[in-house]
Amino acid sequence: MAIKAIIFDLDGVITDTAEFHYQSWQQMADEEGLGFSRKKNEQLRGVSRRRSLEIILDGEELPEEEMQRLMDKKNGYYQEKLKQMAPDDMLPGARELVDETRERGLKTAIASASRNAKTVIEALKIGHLFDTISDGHSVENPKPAPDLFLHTAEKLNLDPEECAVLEDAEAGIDAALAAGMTAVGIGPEERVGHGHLRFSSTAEVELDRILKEE
Ligand code: B16
Ligand code: MG
Repeated sequence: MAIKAIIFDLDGVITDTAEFHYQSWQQMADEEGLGFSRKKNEQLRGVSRRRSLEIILDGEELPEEEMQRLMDKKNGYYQEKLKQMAPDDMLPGARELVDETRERGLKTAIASASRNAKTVIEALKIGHLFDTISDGHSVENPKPAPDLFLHTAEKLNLDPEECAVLEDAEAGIDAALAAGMTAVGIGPEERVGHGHLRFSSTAEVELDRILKEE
């Protein structure tokens, strides 16, 4: 089946909010006396807020109220940092790739695990470039479950096989494969090499190669 849409992940594909996420988790962890480091942060790429906290807690179980407090604290720091974001904070090549996708008559979508995706998209002023946007509020089961991508295909009125997903996270590639879509990794082999295709960065993506995958 021919590919008719490109579904873009947000953090790590369109823009790099990962550093803000890291700094916010680190600040929360330091204040709360929880062990955390840049190395551990690598495990949080593309993973939901709750799952991120579970990884930081490393098996330690906390009452729901306390989980919520820690997530809210981190999110407060993160939202404060997002206020600095501006349209030129897109990753190199991202704007050109979205434009090219649209010029070639393909549909475009964003499917992000983030509940702050709307704020990021507004700061970048790119909302009008996408036919539909799904975020951390759209479905219950986060990546690696296929739900977010399936929901996005449904909103585009397309079959999963007609969609290709660009993802920088291991969990995102797992989700795209589980959804039955063409999974395109952005990043190193050890992280996203299990997709159908891989490019080292957004700037390297060749649309022609993705469309040939059908
Ligand atoms: P929030 P993506 C993901 O965005 C981030 O990569 C991940 O680090 C973050 O924990 C997750 O969103 C949830 O974000 O706390 O803002 O809801 O890569 O799926 O665009
Ligand atoms: Mg990502």
